[in-house]
Amino acid sequence: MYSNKQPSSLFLYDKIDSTNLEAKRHASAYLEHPKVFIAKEQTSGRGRLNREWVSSSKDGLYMSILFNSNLPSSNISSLSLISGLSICKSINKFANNKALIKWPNDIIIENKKVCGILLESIIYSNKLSSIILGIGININNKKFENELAQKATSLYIETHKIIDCKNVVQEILKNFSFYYNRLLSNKFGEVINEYKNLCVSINRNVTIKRLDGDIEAFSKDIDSKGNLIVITNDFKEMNINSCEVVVQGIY
Ligand code: BT5
Repeated sequence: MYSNKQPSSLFLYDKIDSTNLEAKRHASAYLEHPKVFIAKEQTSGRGRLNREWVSSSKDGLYMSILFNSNLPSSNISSLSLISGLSICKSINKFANNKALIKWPNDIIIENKKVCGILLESIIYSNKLSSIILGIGININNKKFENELAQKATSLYIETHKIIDCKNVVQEILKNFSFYYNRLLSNKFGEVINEYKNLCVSINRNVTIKRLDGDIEAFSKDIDSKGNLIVITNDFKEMNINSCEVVVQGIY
């Protein structure tokens, strides 16, 4: 189970296909302590829906935390939100508090993406799963090419300071452990308020991307389970838990 009181094993790679894939290769129902995988470069970094995560530059942080959890699988949305919150707070320590969260857990600065999170789970039984928290952060990148030129940013671009990735990793491990333990002790209600204070997806015009077509809506709030509450243009209220949500004006 995840706790910063227990030792985590750290695995470092110069180059790997994907730290999330490597974490999956190490996953087991018998894992006792968290394992952390960090690569300087990924050849097959992935985001949600198998989208590419550009990871060829050694200026980024590519990291996955693997741990076993007995949270029910219905808590995956809460886990997704506490991941976003703990990583946003970690980034803010190095970004002059300019980082915000786009629901559920993209981290943005000045409307551009600085960090993406890929949360995956392997379910062994109702009560036990391995969680893989994959985190990609643009740290010392000086610029981005092609499609990313318009929508990505890095801590360096925002602060003009070279940042040591080790310090960012330490901050993430500390903050994630803190918020994960809040979740375990049923304090998610309090955490939600902190999350909302950093979230840019509330009170905005949004587009819900669904397989059966886009829905235009206005986002009203986040409920106690971490779902985004929206009012569609034909005045229906919907609680969104897993769809892609595009916020107007953000990359
Ligand atoms: C994500 O997916 O944002 C989750 C990314 C997770 C990456 C980490 S790195 C360590 C671990 N190992 C992995 O293989 N993955 C995890 P999604 O919401 O689907 O966003 C993907 C989209 O973000 C792409 O389609 C691009 O538009 C954009 N993107 C790709 N690379 C980027 C980058 N380096 N910086 C900013 N945006 C990027």
